[in-house]
Amino acid sequence: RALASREYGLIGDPLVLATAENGLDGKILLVDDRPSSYERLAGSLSQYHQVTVETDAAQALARAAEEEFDVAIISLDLADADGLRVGSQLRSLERTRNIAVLMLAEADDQKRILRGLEIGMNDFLTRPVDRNELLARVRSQTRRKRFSDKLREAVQESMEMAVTDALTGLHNRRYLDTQFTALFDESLRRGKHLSVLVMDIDKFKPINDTFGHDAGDEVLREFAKRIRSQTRGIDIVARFGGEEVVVLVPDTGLDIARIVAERIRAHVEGETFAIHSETRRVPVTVSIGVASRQPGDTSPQDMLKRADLALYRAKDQGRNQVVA
Ligand code: GH3
Ligand code: MG
Ligand code: MG
Ligand code: MG
Repeated sequence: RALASREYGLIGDPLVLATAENGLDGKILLVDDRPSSYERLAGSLSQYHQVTVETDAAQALARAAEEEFDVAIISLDLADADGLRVGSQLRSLERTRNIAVLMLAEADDQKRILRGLEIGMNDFLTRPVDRNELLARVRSQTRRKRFSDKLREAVQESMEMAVTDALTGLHNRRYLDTQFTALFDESLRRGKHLSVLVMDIDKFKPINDTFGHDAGDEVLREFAKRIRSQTRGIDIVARFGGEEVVVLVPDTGLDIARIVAERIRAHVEGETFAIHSETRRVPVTVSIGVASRQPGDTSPQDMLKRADLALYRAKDQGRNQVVA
């Protein structure tokens, strides 16, 4: 540690922190077409980082879209391309927009450096590049990039949790409400079909009472899986309450919706459900009420009411059936 500190003349061993052991070794994309320049830079960087050199702008962009780089160092003096453009292209593509970009410029190129910072480049280095400064700036950008990646993941995860039912992994009721309103309005505006399936496991309470609440949970998870296996990606599948699931089927009228519902019903009945970690199996059936948007409907509630009534009739007529 002391050696490293003395060797690079930096306070507090910052470079020692930038080693593979603690995950701060960055993946660096160096876009530079002068061999004397990139050989020296890559040489310095490769002690702590994984460096890829690209001398061609188009190839660099393609590479950046394929691999997950932390930092791109882009020369503003490329012979065949405008380095600032390369930087802003990285910023504009979904796959590459989070890469930290360091501009590599002549010291007297202030105007373009300022322009670059203005359009979202993170930092810059001026030639001749000081080795310690290079490592310090790259390390700082790598750390910043990793931190913002973590932050973004955390935000993403909590956003997903807010619309997901924890037990089944299906969407939750809150999500259903917002999607139903949006889909209903859209189908009204464009005169498109929209159907809803309301389903409820038959005699679920006895399963809980006989085999325990955990077994009931296992059934609910498998129930959710089977419904999803019979629906499309654009269908919204949400846990409405205890053992009740609602499926929104966009662009679909009553006849097709009834077929979808029947397919789900048959798929639930078709094979017994494993419980107690697959040591036992129980038969499960489901009743399904189906409704489609009709002229005169003013809100999702109108559709839900009809689907609920249909479900009630399915239960009343003996369960394990679809009523539309
Ligand atoms: P029906 O055919 O009329 O629908 O009969 P049922 O027994 O399914 O109807 P009921 O609504 O009386 O029972 C639903 C049961 O679902 C009661 C409740 O304890 C159980 N339940 C609700 N949520 C959960 C859950 O998250 N896990 C488990 N294991 N059981 C749940
Ligand atoms: Mg019930
Ligand atoms: Mg039930
Ligand atoms: Mg119920």
